[in-house]
Amino acid sequence: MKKALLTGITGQDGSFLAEFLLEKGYEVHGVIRRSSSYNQERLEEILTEAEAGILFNNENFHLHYGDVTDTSNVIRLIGDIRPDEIYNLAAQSHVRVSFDMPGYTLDVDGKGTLNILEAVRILGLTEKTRIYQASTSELFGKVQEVPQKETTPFYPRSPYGVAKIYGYWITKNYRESYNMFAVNGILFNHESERRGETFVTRKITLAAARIVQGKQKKLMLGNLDSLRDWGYAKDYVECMWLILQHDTPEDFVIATGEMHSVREFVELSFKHVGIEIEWSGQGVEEKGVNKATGEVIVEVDPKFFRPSEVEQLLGDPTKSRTLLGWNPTKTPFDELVRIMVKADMRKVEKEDKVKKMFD
Ligand code: NAP
Ligand code: F7E
Repeated sequence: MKKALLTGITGQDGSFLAEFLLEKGYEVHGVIRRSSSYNQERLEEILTEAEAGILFNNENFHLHYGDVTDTSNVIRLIGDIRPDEIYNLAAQSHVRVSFDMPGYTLDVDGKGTLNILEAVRILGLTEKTRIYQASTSELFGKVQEVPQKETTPFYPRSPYGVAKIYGYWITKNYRESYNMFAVNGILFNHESERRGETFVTRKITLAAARIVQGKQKKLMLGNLDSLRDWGYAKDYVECMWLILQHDTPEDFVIATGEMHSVREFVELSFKHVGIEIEWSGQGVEEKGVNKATGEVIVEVDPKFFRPSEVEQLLGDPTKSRTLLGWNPTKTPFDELVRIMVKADMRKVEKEDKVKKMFD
């Protein structure tokens, strides 16, 4: 039985990857942070009600308190578990927030990655343990070619992108210096019903569900022109695993090869709840109007603009398709939006039922 250690197991990708690896027969170990509020919601498919909320351990699934910035904790965990595979998914992953917390973002996303590589090296596990580093399309930032592939030069545009550049290069450096199987998955945006609620896709699908159910009046957004290559997170975690099963340690771009604007994401989400949006005005004055009622339901608020923006990202998944046999278009864009809207419609309905129970 193979052992995997996942940092970031309570996040969107970590929770899907844990389920995927358990199904493959792995013994899964996850690092969770101590928190004053409950942080295991995304693990509810794995944990039963009785097990949730405690540091659960059974034969195949183990949770450990930890933090990637705590060097001694990282060394102890890796030394105790001696994993065959490490997936380093832990990060301060919000680009806008990284402008407010650049130092913290560097500590977690940059130094945190080094801590894991160093622990494996110091513990003499370089032959045994394969390491996956969660790199990102934000490395391409102000894009130097379209579409972006493994050889495209980087130009990050945020403290998050710059911190992740360190993670990318230190992973490559340890591979070249110490002959480690340490690799980067350069993943483009991937979303799901488990996406954090302040990322733009989830913010939109939740708002569409709340607006159609009369629980929210308006959706306030930043840059509507922004273009992204959006895929489904559940498909992307399979690729993380495939990258670590490859014969040779190599970096891979993971993307759909399709690009859509934030505006299109809004239109499609509202279409799935039966609302047609008409746009009027330009720039900060642009508004999304409910065609049937004439109500303004989408507006621009400059507070959601970033000090420097990544205007467009489009990935070329040729290498992952040909070498890993991965299917980049398993879940098409329209289906992704449908899945997210459907889940949020249910979530909002349920919130109402819970509220009524306490009224
Ligand atoms: P996410 O939902 O924000 O999850 C981040 C995870 O990291 C959470 O489990 C979080 O724990 C944990 N974490 C944060 N700081 C930590 C620390 N100091 N020590 C240990 N754990 C820590 O992110 P995601 O969307 O699943 O993304 C997973 C990884 O892929 C991240 O590294 C992200 O930067 C990268 N990535 C994401 C995308 C994307 O589109 N989703 C694309 C490219 C790369 P808490 O639950 O306690 O906060
Ligand atoms: O923004 C624009 C915003 O925050 C997408 C992370 O997972 O993917 C993610 O980073 C775009 C940007 O994701 C709002 O300006 C407009 O252009 O959903 P996002 P992101 O910044 O692309 C990469 C690959 C990662 O690695 C990151 O970890 O949408 N936008 N209006 C908005 N964005 C937000 N959040 N909120 C708005 O109201």
